[in-house]
Amino acid sequence: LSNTSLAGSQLPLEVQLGQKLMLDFRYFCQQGNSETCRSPMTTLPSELADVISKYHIGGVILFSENTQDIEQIVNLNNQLQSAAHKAKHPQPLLIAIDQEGGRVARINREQATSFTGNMSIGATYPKHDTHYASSVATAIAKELTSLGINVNFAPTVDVNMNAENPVINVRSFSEDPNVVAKLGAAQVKAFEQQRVISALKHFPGHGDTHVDSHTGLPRVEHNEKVIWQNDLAPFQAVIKTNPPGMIMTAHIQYPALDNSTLENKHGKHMLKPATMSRKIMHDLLRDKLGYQGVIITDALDMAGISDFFDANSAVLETFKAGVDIALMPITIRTPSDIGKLEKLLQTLTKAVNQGQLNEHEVALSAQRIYELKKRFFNKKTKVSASIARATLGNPSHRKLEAELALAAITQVKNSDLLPVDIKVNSKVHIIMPDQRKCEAMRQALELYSKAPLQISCSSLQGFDPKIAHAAIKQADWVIGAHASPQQSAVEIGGMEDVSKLEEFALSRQEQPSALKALLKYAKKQQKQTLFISLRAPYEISQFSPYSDAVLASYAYNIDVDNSNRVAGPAFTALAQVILGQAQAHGTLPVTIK
Ligand code: NAG
Repeated sequence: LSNTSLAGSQLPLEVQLGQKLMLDFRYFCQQGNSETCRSPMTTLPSELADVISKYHIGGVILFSENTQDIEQIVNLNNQLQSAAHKAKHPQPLLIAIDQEGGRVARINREQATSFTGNMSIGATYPKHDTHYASSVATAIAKELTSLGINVNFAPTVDVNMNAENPVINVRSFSEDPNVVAKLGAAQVKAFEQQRVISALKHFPGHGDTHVDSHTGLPRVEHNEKVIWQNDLAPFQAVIKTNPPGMIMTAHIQYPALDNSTLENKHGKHMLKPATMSRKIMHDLLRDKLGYQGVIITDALDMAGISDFFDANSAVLETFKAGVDIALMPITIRTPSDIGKLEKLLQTLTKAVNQGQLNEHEVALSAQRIYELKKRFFNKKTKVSASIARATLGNPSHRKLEAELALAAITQVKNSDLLPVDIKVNSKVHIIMPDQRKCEAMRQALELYSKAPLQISCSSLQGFDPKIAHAAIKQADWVIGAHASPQQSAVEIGGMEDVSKLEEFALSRQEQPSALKALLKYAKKQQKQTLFISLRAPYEISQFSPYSDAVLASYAYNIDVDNSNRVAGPAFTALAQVILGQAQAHGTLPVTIK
């Protein structure tokens, strides 16, 4: 920021309002229908560059569609910053992404190091204390900064208290709020030391929901005592020790925190979701918890909000509640969508002029955003592809990724199966959620086995029980894993693909029972069986009766190398433990009933 630029609160109102918006530009089509437009935006078209500079947009969030390769990401981010720089009152742009590690990572494994995720880090605690939380966040942050991405929507500090939680699951470190607080604080510190703004999410907590806020509006019925002891505890602790640059809200109703209602677009009065609650955002987060940083909404295109509010009133309500930035308030896909942005800004300006939105509060909010940028950004926002190339997925990051995957592997049960005693040409049958994971497990076993193995594999996607039975009959031992039927829009890249999710869920729904039947069959045939849990390990109790041994990896990352071989840190770590090349030292971060 140059010394001559105006401080946030002195900027004209329309600039302040523009700074309070963060847009996504996943797709862009020069013409045509915005609903059907599916051209990934990988370089900045002049129309969008103009949107950024003309309306003084404060930030942009990138999705996987915007991140094809290193050179392209670097160029795009440079274009985005130079568009922001051309504004009348230039402010550097917040460029954000979800690079949580694990299942939610928008830059794919071929480019960035993706790691095995928060629950795998939780499994290394207390043995490794905060080592992996910090070192992983440092590596992620180095990769992001080198690309010109300056905000990471991480860490998730939701305390996963609900085995049926469809959206948080392995994105949570642990069911223990103290552990979540400790690991979360270490990550905030590490991200921000590398000059990446960290966003704690999802305030006041998304850990005890069985509804996904992408598809509905969850309600948490905890009383205040439980809320303070569990949901809020990590936020409170991290705000105290390592206040993050940002906190992201949750689209969840919390009647014990706010039981007031507001009228929705269907003319019905409903409990305020946290995102729109002044009691939660202002009285609790600002006043009681003393948070002085920037509050950003969760994505406003999620069903938890968009089912009940039109875009303009959603933004107005969140600003009235005391939120600083509206994330993805409207979608711009074609030049004709730009009118939506103009309407939104008009609505907000009118609200200020008519006193619905407090002018002084808007100025203070713009000042907060201004100060955040000033604290984190130096004058130079341009990045170079050569530095990014040397940083992304570099050997030391890949090594860390492999170490974490191994340190997390948890042995939950072992009745004399592990490590497997390999004889020459031992026959193994693997059951995996899909063909790629079959191949990954096969390659990892071959890599670590001292003697040649005969491996066959059934993929649970479109599998034939007869063929699987025949293979099991032939085998000496059987390894089985399934895809979790719980999958959320956020894992597949956001609301865009919700329909894809439903399609997919059908086949996934059947996987646990199909696998159970196969393991039962294997036991009947007197085979030794190993069950591997690839996600939150709650499922283990269902499979344990049919398994001689049980391992948890909390992740199933797949890697594709240059010669098109698949492997991956989680499968590599599993193979080492199965074959006795390494020991499982992880501990379960959640209780299994
Ligand atoms: C939402 C995610 C949030 C992410 C944001 C932006 C949940 C509850 N919300 O879908 O974590 O940062 O999109 O992509 O998962």
